[in-house]
Amino acid sequence: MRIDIISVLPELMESPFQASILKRAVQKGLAEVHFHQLRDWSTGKYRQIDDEPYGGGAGMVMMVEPLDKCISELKSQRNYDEIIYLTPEGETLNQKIANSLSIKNNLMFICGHYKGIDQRVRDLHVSKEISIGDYVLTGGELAACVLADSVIRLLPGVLNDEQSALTDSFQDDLLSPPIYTRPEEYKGLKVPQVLLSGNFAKIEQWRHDEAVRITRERRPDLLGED
Ligand code: 6GU
Repeated sequence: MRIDIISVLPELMESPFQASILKRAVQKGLAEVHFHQLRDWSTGKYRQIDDEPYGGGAGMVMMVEPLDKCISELKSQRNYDEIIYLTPEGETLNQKIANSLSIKNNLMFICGHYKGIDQRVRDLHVSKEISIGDYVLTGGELAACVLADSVIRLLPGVLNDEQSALTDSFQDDLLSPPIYTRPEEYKGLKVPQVLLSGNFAKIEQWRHDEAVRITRERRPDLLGED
């Protein structure tokens, strides 16, 4: 998979891909992440990429021309399966969206800043708008990293067996049960006896029951019980 990310602050997004699992995915050639500095497509002495909104109001708007030029140049080089604008107005990211994007070959992410991007960029190029939750970030960059992480970890060969995405919270719409490692007792807190029993069927039943209990308590919406 190849992901092209357009931003005025690409440096904000470098470190997530330079450590641990995402780094290994890139080194193995399973994922390619390319950053594009939007200012490289702006014209004039000040390399302006934003301007005041028509109709007035606070905040600046990212101009259509630099974004259109940048996106058009990238589009001339390959076919994109999705061109995604990261915005609080988008569909809220969930595991189903991550799963569906993980089977694509070429994705483009557009990071907005200020009040957002000129509507005509959306009309001309954007195929999908994604938000990462109901709160406001200073820009789309951190959201782009979250989205890229959620997708890249699903690519075949990225996770090993024990990290397997199939046992994740949310993959089956249940939160994860409690987990423990050594020692058996710490500050008077004991590991549940069933986990020490060696009875695998009983252990699986306990884990499932705990997952349902915790999901019902914290996220009844996932069980359709809200
Ligand atoms: Cl994608 N962008 C910004 N700026 N804020 C957000 C977001 C995206 N998702 C949640 N908050």
